[in-house]
Amino acid sequence: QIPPQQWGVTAPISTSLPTDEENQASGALIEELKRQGNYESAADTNKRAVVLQSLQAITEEFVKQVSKRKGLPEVVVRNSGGKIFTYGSFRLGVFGPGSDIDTLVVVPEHVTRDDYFEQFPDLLVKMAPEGSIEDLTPVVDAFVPIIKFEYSGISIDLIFSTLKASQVPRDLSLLDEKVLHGLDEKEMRSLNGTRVTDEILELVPQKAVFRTALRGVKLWAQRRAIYANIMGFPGGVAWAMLVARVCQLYPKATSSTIMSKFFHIMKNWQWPQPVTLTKIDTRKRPGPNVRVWNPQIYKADSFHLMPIITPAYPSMCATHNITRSTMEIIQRELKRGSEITEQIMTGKAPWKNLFVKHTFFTQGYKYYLSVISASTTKEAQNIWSGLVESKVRLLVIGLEGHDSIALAHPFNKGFERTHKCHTDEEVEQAKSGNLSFQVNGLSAGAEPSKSEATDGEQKTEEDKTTMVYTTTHYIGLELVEGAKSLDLSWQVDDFKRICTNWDKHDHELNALNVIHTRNCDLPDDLFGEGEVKPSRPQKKKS
Ligand code: 3AT
Ligand code: MN
Ligand code: MN
Repeated sequence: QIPPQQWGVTAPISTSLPTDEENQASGALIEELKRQGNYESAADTNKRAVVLQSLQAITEEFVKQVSKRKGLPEVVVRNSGGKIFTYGSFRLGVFGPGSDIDTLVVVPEHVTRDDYFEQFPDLLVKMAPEGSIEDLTPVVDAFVPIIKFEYSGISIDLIFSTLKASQVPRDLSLLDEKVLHGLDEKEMRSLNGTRVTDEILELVPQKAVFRTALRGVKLWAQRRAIYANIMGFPGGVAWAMLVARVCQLYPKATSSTIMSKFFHIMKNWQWPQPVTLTKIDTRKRPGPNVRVWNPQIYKADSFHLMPIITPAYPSMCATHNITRSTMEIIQRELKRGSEITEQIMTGKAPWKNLFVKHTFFTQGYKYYLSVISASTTKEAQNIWSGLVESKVRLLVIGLEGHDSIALAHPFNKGFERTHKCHTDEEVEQAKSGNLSFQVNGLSAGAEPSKSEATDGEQKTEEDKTTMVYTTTHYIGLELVEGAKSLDLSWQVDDFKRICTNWDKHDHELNALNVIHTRNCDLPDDLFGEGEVKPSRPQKKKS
């Protein structure tokens, strides 16, 4: 007897075909995802294809121009090629109406990163239809250098890598490990996104089933506020790998079954046993600052609480940011998800119950910490709030070590507010959480509000206005039983020191405050329609 094909590192748990009930539940899942606005229209998806064709043409022209300018022979110029790849939600096929297209430009070795930043933006504007390119922002010194822009209203994240090859043909595959030979760290990182997504897709038995289940899991994780790598939760790639692993264990199952098995398996997973989609290749070290995840060799790797390991060489941990608290929150949510999907699969509940919004502010905690970063210009705040956001996790870890704190739960997104102040006193108050001078509606997370107000100080004879831009991160505190003192000054000061030690920190421009906030004192703008803010406890009547 031939054993069933094995996907991944173990034999499957079940190779059963779906039952009628399971197929019906999958249909209902897709219906619910549609109702929730998870799919984009065919017309909009066609627009994406047109934009990608254009980016491919521009890439080829870019390579040609650089080759020509460098005096290469005509035949080399003609055959240099150049190719774009995608990664992220678009490549996985789980994008929605608001998704960007994460795109990678791959060019032959004689085209450099400097050429890319110097010439690609101009060529892009020249070759794209007039007026179709907006908000063009090259970020040269990022961890992964990137050019961001909107093309016909679609956000594009365009990264870049050269290969050690004189030609980049249209049929090049990045799955071949040979493409990494001789590359520096930045180039390797740029290729990594596409290599990981392509590998994930290769390693699942049924792509369509995987995609529907992943859409469901991502929507659930977003609604429950446990989606955000930077805040210590899994990000898109990590959630994709978890769903992919469950697909491997049930290679013939339908998406509704994958979703319910996802909760069941992940709820019971024996962490820190890693989740892997394929055998980890630990043969060699790819470069001085790049290494393959290996807790036997690297001490830091052995501290990862919920390791989820990327399949493409060099394998890395996608969840090194998870802390003791965020792990606890994730596990509570997995348990909730498993109970609800069990009801759904037995016809006792609808899918929409799974996607109910979190209750972080309405029924979350009695005590919160508000971490408020502030600046007096929008541009400075974009940078400063990013730095502070990337450190909030360290405050969480500090709080976890406090005797009175059982759990420190960071909300997964920051809240941006704009304030118009008339005196130095008002500026100080706005920076430390007073909302009396707030002028905007609230915007949470990804989309920074474009401010209509002018930045900086405008002084007329009798009027002085200073705009203050704040971003607030909320951390819910669960205290240990019988906790009395809640002096967090040591942890808070340590966190502030880490942030203000940043070399670009400017005392004039940037501020950072951490304040205690009772649930009944949370700002009104955190509560959506129909949500009730916790009320002040009533004094006992005698
Ligand atoms: P959307 O549908 O776009 O919301 P997504 O999964 O495509 O979901 P992103 O576009 O934010 O999410 O990210 C795509 C990939 O880009 C995920 C990760 O490999 C990489 N990435 C995103 N942000 C960063 C970052 N700050 N640093 C390094 N890599 C990042
Ligand atoms: Mn994306
Ligand atoms: Mn992106």
